[in-house]
Amino acid sequence: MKIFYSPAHLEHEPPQEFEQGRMAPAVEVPERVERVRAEAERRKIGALLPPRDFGMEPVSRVHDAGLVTFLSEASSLWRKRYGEGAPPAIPSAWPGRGMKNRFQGDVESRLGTYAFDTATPIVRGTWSASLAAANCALSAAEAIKSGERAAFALARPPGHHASADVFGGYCYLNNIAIAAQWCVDHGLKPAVLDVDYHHGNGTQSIFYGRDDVLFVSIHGDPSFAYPHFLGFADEHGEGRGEGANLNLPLPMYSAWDAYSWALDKAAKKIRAFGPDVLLVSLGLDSFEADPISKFKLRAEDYLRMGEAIAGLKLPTVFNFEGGYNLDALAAITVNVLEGFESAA
Ligand code: Q9C
Ligand code: ZN
Repeated sequence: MKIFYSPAHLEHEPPQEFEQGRMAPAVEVPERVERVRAEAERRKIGALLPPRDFGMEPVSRVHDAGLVTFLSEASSLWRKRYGEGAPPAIPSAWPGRGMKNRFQGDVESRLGTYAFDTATPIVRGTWSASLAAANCALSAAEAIKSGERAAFALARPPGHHASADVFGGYCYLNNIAIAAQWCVDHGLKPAVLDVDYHHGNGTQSIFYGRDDVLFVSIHGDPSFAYPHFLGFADEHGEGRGEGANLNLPLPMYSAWDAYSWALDKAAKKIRAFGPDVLLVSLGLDSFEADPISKFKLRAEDYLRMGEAIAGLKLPTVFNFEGGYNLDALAAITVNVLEGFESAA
């Protein structure tokens, strides 16, 4: 399958994030994509191609103009305020209940307006990397539209936690939602399957009131897992979108038996929706030795995951999301792709 890759991600390298009450080394690092790239080449998954530049139009079909403008200028505003050598931009105050969110103001107030956590720092290269990642997802969707059976957007930062007007969870622009909207705008009916360990709150909220995009997610139950405030089993969609959202939260320490049961449920829902393209938010943080997650999938399970996805018999976009065990990440990512190809 075609693999879309841009070196722009290398410039998005926040050294740290604020979590568990302290500054901690970042886990969403450039090496993630570089390792997967090397393994995909070694196991001959497909040719590496640069993304096409789709411009801002497909981004603005999904994202609020205020968020987009802020992301594009946040790093320079931050450095103007705190100096060229300042650490990455991280919010320190939010418009809590009873306060006024004016959606404007200085860089501190706009950070609080548009970010929902402290895990998602903005550095000089964040904006161009985010745009390149969106262009990789769009290029993969375009490859499908041109008749490819599958394509892989190998990019970072990830996207599934970013909503129309809020960024967080290492995500700035929602790459898979931008690709799904592009599919709709080009006459295709997309289903999104999110297998990242964390619920894809951004993707869910973008399509929650709509019946033209299905969202199905398998993830750690938000009663213990990030993002904590969305992803519960009773979220089915609203209005026209009622029934076009399915959350399959799983308990702590879930292994392949529970996971494959959920995959089966997901597949039934997707089949019933009758999509003509499948977009997979491919997070690999369900792995047993992932440093920030609590599932117990083993390396060989990812071959089965790829086979199960191929069983849907749909043109498929794989969009890289989370997964933080640097020693296993490349092998398990390529296992999904290889499992898919062997069964396709
Ligand atoms: N102790 C993605 O996988 N911090 N984002 C969680 C857990 C944020 C994950 C802290 C995790 C974001 C794309
Ligand atoms: Zn994740």
